[in-house]
Amino acid sequence: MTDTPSTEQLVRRTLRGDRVALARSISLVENEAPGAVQILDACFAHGGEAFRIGITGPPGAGKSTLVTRLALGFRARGEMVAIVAVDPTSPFSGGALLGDRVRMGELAGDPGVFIRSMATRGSLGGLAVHTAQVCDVLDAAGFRRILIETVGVGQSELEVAQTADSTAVVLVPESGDGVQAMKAGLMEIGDLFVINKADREGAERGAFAVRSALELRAARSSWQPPVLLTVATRGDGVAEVIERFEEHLEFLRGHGGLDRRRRQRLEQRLRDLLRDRLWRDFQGVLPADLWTTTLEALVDRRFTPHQALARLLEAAGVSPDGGQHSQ
Ligand SMILES: Nc1nc2c(ncn2[C@@H]2O[C@H](COP(=O)(O)OP(=O)(O)O)[C@@H](O)[C@H]2O)c(=O)[nH]1
Ligand SMILES: [Mg+2]
Repeated sequence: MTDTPSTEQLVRRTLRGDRVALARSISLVENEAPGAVQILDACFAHGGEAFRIGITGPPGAGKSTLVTRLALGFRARGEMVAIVAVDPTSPFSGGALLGDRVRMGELAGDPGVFIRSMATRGSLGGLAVHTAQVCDVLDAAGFRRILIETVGVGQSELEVAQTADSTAVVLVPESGDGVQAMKAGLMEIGDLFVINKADREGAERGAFAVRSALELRAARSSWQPPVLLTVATRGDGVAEVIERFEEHLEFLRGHGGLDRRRRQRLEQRLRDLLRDRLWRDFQGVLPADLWTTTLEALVDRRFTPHQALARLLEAAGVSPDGGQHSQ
């Protein structure tokens, strides 16, 4: 039993950057295990320094390859780098980044790099919350650049991307053709756009199409997202991506945008936590089966949604008149 550290010891080691402790803390947080809240509280108090960088885009665009290159680039600048992969199709953890094993090996042996694949099970909002929490732990452990890889396809992935301070959308040359039809969300969240696989035909044309589409995007600030070309497999253009990220960080700091983004993020997290908690408490006080029978009545159209709500609230002892929709 003596080799199982107390949560306090675990926290202390995690904050020192001890890798074994760090991995264990992250697992506890991901599993919402006992001790997770204590770990998160301690980490939150010691964090806030890390620059969280989102790398998102369609599957196969080269995100993992680019992330690997970016990590090497940040290491060369002396930064501690963490990689959080939320992409279930190409987990980093197995070390099986196709065609790039040597380079990944280089990263894996580096004490200034920590790589973690997120478990993608669980609820929709849960993934974003867990990603943000894992980033908090890495932040507190001293990683100043945290690269978060997500597939930019679904709503939950876009939510994950929104846990970053700055986000690059990674596309390929052919993406330019469909850029008008592209999911609005993907075009909206990019602070940087990367046309990867620029060794293929049509990269310039693709970049032009993306630039044109961006001109139509409502300007939210004076930051004009750059559109960059890379060949991630060779590392071409990667230095400029890093420079632009750093530039964007400076921009966010200078214009108060960083505080605003972080405030929004924290507000969202607080709301998620509260909603989660209230929901659980509410379920706890509902008489058994009432949820199911009410739902059935609703499906059979014996109740309207508001009548169903009133029945649930009444059973839980909450005044139904307190809501906004009281008639
Ligand atoms: N030709 C070319 N292939 C690339 C480039 N970047 C990545 N790839 C390849 O594209 C495939 C998908 O890369 P990966 O990084 O796993 O993409 P992800 O799904 O977006 O993470 C792999 O076979 C990479 O070697 C590039 O710049 N040019
Ligand atoms: Mg990937």
